[in-house]
Amino acid sequence: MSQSAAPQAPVFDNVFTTPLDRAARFSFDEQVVACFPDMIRRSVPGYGQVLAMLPIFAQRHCQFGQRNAAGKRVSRIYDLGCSLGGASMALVSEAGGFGPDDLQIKAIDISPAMTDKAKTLLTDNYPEHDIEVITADIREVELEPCDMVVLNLTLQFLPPADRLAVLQNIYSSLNDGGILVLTEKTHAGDEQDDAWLVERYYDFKRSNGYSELEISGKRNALENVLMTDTLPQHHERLNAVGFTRTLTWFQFLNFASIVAFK
Ligand code: GEK
Repeated sequence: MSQSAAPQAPVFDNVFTTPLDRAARFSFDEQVVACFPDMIRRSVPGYGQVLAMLPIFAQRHCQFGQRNAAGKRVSRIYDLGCSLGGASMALVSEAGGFGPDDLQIKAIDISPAMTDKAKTLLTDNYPEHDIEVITADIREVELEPCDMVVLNLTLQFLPPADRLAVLQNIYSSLNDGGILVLTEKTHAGDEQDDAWLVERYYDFKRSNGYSELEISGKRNALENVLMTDTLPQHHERLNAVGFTRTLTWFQFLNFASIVAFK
């Protein structure tokens, strides 16, 4: 893997350090893009651990049944809601042991600010890998046959009524033996458990340097933008589209990751 880009200091997330208009909604704009790696690392418990397992899962589920433009056998993987391509980068990291042209990764995000930066990061750092960054709404893309789909913290941003159809599309595109890795912020069905998890989540954010103003500012901005489901709701929805076997393989406070097997 080539690392030609000069290392840059991470941009600190200070999006919510000043009070926002109460009605301002969170959006994946230039300001968020600039500090995104810092924001996601300090705001999502277990983010790095989930990404670190993706290449290890890929090793077990990639079947090399697709062919690239040169006719070589490859495994196609989708990174849906890719943001800056963190999951795609993890997949091509040394942990997976894949050669540069073993995987054909299609990384899709609706935010042009995200995909513009993701394209630069991926072509600068992984020029010899087959990673295509596409600006599109994952509710509208036609997926090609693939061995793995990563939906890392993205389904939660879709209107609840649109979630089933996206999962149906994913299920249809996966080859037998393929997997979907679905990571989400969740809420607990029990009110008392949920309150405890949410409070400890805010403690986690405080311990990562976020102030009360930042925590409440982001909570307000995410209202009706990020809508969580419970873990049983996720499993039921996955079962409804045809995944007969689903497993919560990771949980950290109110964040969880499920692997769904086709
Ligand atoms: C990571 N997966 O670093 N179609 C495509 N993208 C969408 C849509 C949509 N309909 N709606 C929202 N997004 C990444 C992190 S972030 C999670 C994912 C977070 C995109 C949105 O533009 C944003 O980039 C991403 O989903 C969610 O592993 O910020 O908490």
